[in-house]
Amino acid sequence: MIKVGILGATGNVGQRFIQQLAGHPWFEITALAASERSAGKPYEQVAKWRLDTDLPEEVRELTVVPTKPEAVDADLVFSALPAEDAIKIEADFAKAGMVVCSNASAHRMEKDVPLVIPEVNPEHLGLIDVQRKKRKWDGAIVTNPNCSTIMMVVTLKPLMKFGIENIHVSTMQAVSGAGYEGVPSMAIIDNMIPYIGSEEGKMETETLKLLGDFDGKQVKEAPFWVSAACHRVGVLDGHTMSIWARFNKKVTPEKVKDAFLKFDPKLSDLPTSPKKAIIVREEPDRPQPRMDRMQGNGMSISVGRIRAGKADSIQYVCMGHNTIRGAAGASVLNAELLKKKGYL
Ligand code: 11C
Repeated sequence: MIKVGILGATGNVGQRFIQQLAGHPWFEITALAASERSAGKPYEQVAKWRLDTDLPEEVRELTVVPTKPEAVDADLVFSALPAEDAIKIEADFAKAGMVVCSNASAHRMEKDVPLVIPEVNPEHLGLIDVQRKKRKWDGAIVTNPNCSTIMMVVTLKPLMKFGIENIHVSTMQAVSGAGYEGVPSMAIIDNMIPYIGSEEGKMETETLKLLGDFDGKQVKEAPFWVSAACHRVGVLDGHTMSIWARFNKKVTPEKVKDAFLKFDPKLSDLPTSPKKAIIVREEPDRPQPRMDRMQGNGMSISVGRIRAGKADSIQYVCMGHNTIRGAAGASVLNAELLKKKGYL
């Protein structure tokens, strides 16, 4: 078993990490790290468990440690730290020789840091060798994208063969994406908020890195643009988005549907990988968060309403579980890919 720790273990995504890793066939949770305030006490005393499954037995009495490499006994750490803390702390862990699988945005766009979705760009893990040489450390930082970016980019991957010209996307994002403060405030009931910090910029830039070509030394960004509008709506879990895709050649809705149906990233040997990366819904009122977010144990992306739009666009809706597929599950899948490729 590979010993793994979780940085930021008491928060929203930290709890999802615990849920994803409990009973994992390759990884054993040996350290839960959080702020100094929580350190020194058993996890069940300091973390108010908010998920709908029981707090796993194996972590209840684990003593929470500070987010410092010398306090964490692990080979790999998952990071659910806020971006402002992740900048330094994740680098400290990599310097200490540990592999960091990070859900934080802090290092995503650095040129020598892999930004990876296993279904999309597994070959970008090769940036680890560039990173180790440049930064002179034995560990590594590997990142997964923002949750909305993940949903969209998994569906864009099978469409790359048509030559994407540009993408417009408008999101409807769940309150759990805003962390615990967002949920109890309930400011979102009978309301929506047409602004989510730097979310639009992340969707526009991360997409081009993910779908770019890696030549063994660097990633060359994909040659199209993305225009995003992001909105917070009164849904607990599950980000939905409407996408308008335009291509360099004539593409029909039937061809797009066929590309989604045939998409097989061949990851069935990774325990967290769902049977189907993309599920196509035929019903005109699907996908819906409450009905579809747990497809593939929360790891499948559901699409629907594939149709011809104006200005030669193809329109469709996609939806996925933001804190599983879009966060903790994404990082765990990256760690499984790292093991498969011999980096652990
Ligand atoms: C949200 N997507 O729903 C955000 C949260 O870059 O990982 C995650 C931000 C990120 O508010």
